Amino acid sequence: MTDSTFKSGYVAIIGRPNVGKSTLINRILGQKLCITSRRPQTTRHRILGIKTSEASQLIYVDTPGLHFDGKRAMNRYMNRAAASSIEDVDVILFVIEGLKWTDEDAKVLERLQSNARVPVILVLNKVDKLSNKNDLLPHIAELAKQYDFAHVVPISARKGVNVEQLETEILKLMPEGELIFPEEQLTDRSSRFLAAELVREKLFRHLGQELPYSITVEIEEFKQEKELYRISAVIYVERDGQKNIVIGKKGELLKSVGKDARIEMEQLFDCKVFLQVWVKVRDGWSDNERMLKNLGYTDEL
Ligand SMILES: Nc1nc2c(ncn2[C@@H]2O[C@H](COP(=O)(O)OP(=O)(O)OP(=O)(O)O)[C@@H](O)[C@H]2O)c(=O)[nH]1
Ligand SMILES: [Mg+2]
Repeated sequence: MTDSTFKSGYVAIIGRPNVGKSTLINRILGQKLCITSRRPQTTRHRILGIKTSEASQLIYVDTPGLHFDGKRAMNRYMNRAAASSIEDVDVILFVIEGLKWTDEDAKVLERLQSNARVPVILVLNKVDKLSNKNDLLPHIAELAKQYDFAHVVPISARKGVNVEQLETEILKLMPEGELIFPEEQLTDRSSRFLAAELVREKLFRHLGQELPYSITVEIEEFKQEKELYRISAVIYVERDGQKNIVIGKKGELLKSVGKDARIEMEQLFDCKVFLQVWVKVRDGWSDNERMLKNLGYTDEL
């Protein structure tokens, strides 16, 4: 491991919401670490995914999608978490979606143009959705005029297409270095944090369009007892009506959320889990800096 050719460093994954950043990190790690969903703005916190091999340790930084219209304190928090990840990394992956190019993509590119000091790889994700892959070439040529990308790599994070090639290109750009984290470590986040995220993901999945934007999850109890994790989670919404939606008819929705979250927690922690889930109303939390801090939305950098 002390071989002088060992490489290590940080890789930030940035892009507008919903392009597949978290899906990509999970694919690279070969493990579900970050939550994903069809809805934009799923990721709210910066989270590290660490991949260690014989020859390298690459630390991937998943970030909230950069977006430019939200005014609430939580939006500001999310943008700060994303923007600060551009600094202090060795490589940046700028993820976009296939042939789509939106105003938000252009704004992310502007940020890179003014702030990025390290190589940027342009990643065109979701190519599995393209009917004609030949359309990619003119699109790539157009984008390459706007920025001197180190590489342009079309991939499908969901299907795993071309992701190994992407990793090879990343590795070439990495500096030599020692292990930064212990080799078995997967993330910088606690099991408690990951448990809350899994409950939030299941809410995103089960609620679809009915999902209140202002929903968050806090773990009240996280206890290890012999062969079992005893976890108690509270879902915070901002109004009574939202509480009823989350609970669902006869409590069915909340039950499904709890069951799905528990199954994935058991996989992630490799241990039996006893999970209880409650719903509480806490008015105005998403636009209140103090409440945000209490709920774990603190700047980590
Ligand atoms: N067809 C297809 N869908 C994908 C691919 N990668 C991601 N998706 C889907 O795109 C949606 C968004 O994925 P996420 O990984 O949550 O996107 P994100 O960029 O992390 O989004 P935010 O956290 O909101 O910024 C999910 O429904 C994914 O399943 C892909 O390669 N192909
Ligand atoms: Mg995400």
